Amino acid sequence: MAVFEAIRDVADPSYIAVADGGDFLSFARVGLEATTYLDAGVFGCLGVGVPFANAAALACPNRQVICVTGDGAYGINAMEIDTAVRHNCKAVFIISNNAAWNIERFDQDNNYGGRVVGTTLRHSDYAAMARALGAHGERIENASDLPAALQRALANAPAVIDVITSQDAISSDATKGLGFVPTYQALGAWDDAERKRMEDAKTGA
Ligand SMILES: Cc1ncc(C[n+]2csc(CCOP(=O)(O)OP(=O)(O)O)c2C)c(N)n1
Ligand SMILES: [Mg+2]
Repeated sequence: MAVFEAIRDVADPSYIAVADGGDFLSFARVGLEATTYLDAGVFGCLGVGVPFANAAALACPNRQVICVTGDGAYGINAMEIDTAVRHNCKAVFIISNNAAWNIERFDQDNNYGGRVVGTTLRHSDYAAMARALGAHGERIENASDLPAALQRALANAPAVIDVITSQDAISSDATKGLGFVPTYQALGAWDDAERKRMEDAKTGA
């Protein structure tokens, strides 16, 4: 929540917010105060954060753009920081670096008998990666350092703020259970109809 407080205190109220990730997106939905907001949409398609923010920065060069993203989601399109630098997209990317696909870890722990697989990431140094690509990059480990870091990032965008966060903060989406495909659902009926259509086309029926 310290991230959202820093944004509220530092960003211009007209800023454009972009959110991506699992738990962090869930927290962002309640923590961000923004009049323009983009996120992963109803299907929660991770990876949109960096490209959406780049596009927003180019479309609205006179507004601040701040993307808040989980580390897993960030990794999907992290290379687009290179795009941000090449096209001078003045966006700030704030990463919740909890070294996990955390909402999945919580789901597996609770709903699959504590068998947790494939949810571990590293506390990779995304700030160093951003600097290597030519962007401004800072790692933050103390919440009190966030407001000043955000000021520097906005002044030096494109910029990445790599914030070390806890895996123990449980979001409302985590407790709700993740999406699953029920046994009786429309896709099965569509699939059957499509198979029949193709079969009919082959036999000329
Ligand atoms: C493209 C895509 N792949 C997988 C998922 C499933 N998924 C939803 S949330 C999540 C974990 C996200 O991890 P992170 O971005 O680090 O956020 P955290 O939960 O750690 O805050 C995953 C894998 C998805 N929604 N979209
Ligand atoms: Mg994460």
